[in-house]
Amino acid sequence: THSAESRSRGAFILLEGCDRTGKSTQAAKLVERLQTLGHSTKLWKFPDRTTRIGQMIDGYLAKGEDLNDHAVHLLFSANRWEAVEAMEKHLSAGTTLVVDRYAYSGVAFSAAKGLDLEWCKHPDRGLLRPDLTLFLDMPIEESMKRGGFGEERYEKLTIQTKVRELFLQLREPTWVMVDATQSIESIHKELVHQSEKAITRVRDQPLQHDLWL
Ligand code: DGP
Ligand code: NA
Ligand code: NA
Repeated sequence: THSAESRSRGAFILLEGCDRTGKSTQAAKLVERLQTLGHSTKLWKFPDRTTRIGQMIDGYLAKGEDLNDHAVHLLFSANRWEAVEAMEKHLSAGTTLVVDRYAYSGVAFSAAKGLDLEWCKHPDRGLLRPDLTLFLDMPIEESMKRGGFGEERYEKLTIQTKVRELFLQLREPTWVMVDATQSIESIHKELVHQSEKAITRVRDQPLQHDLWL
């Protein structure tokens, strides 16, 4: 009925993984497919390089500008906090968000540089918690062979290897591990299947604002 529909919310679906594991390709395909299936769906991306904070992050990642490691960590976290109200608004209105990276990347990349893991988690405490985390996993040696690897600051074998280990430490029971060496179509099918289950499961649940609490 209409009243039941107006109460149902969208799902927060997160894609995480190391660099060049196909997250952005899969996120775009997933959004398109969910829309075709009749779910209001929107693509979201972190870092969001379009905001003022995002422009500082882009300067650091892509243009080699130097910044203190702790300060950069807080900028990435602030870039997520500045999106919270808009994300809540979409989710509450019934739109599913397919999010390309989030706080797990935040912690994994900073801790890989040697920052304390617990310190890294702290600024993201209380952010919206994803309803489903799809972790795209593949050997770093394979992702390094993919086009474009090495263009940005963190795209190096030693860093990515540490980042992968840290992701696995941050892994929660609800994560779905996806073999990212499969074909684009097989991965896509698995993501669609998991996402539809999540959309159905959370539609009558309140939003969760308890990341790492
Ligand atoms: P992407 O735009 O998804 O290619 O991400 C850019 C790079 O920044 C990539 O190497 C992953 C890294 N990254 C993403 N989010 C964070 C974060 O919150 N903190 C840190 N330190 N690095 C991040
Ligand atoms: Na990247
Ligand atoms: Na990407």
